[in-house]
Amino acid sequence: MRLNRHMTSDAPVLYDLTDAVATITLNRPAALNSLTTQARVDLLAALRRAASDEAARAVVITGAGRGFCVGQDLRQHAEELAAGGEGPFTTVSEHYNPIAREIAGMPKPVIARINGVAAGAGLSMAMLADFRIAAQSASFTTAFAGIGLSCDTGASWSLQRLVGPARAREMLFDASPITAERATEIGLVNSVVADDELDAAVDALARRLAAGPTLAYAAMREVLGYAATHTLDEALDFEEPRMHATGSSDDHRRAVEAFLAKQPTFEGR
Ligand code: T3D
Repeated sequence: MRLNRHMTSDAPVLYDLTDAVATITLNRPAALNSLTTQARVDLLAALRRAASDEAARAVVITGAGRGFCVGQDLRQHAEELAAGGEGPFTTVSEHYNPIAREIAGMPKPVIARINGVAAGAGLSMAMLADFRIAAQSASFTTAFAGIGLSCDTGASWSLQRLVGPARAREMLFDASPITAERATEIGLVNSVVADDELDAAVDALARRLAAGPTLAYAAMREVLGYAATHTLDEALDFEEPRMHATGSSDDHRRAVEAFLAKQPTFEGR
């Protein structure tokens, strides 16, 4: 099982590359993988490593233990608030925004493997992935309202795009957790699987994506992100050079040849 390989280290964030899949594991299970300053720094570094690692053609973000990620570590946060100073007020600009941009701008597919509760910035990060595969026992809460905060890590952008404006308001204003089943019903996650089937489901998807047209996936991420905030006319202009670029790739040429030979294959270039 993929996760066991990571559990030997007590670093707050683990990075594993196996079979072209980079797995980033948040590793503070006793606190449901809440994010301390060190964890946020290490997470950003791991995301940057995955982005620039040419051997990595798909990225999985997950959590160790029974949680996915519950956002800001509130113990450390409370200490910083009590100490006064700028600490808590630079977290968004120094940590969460760069983390959100790194996930959103990842030039390869990203899967959130949601093994347990996802809350606050943890949920926000998952919402920026291309795919969210949840274990049946996972639950979801924006959490921000519960501690008197608005929202961060792109939740204002992603949540309403996934579940629609009415449900986004419901989920932000009311931080009551929802089940994995409900999350699928409203489009927050792609699929829910039995807890003991999560590894197999995520591995199968990650391997399939890692064997796919990496350059085309990167361009798909770009055009979808762009089109979300532009007109059809602008989207058409934005698509054109990316079709040209992917159409000039070895992957495309070989895939067409392989299609005609009835044997598709991609190498990511
Ligand atoms: O400055 C800034 O920019 C702030 C930025 C903030 C970004 C954010 O992410 S804000 C949102 C922060 N997160 C939360 O508010 C979530 C708080 N947690 C919860 O509401 C609940 O724990 C859950 C609903 C997520 C799960 O509930 P449950 O019953 O499954 O677990 P639990 O018993 O509450 O928690 C288990 C342990 O994890 C517990 O520790 P203990 O008592 O066993 O030693 C709990 O304290 C710890 N834990 C849970 N969430 C956090 C946490 N520890 C630190 N920080 C947490 N966020």
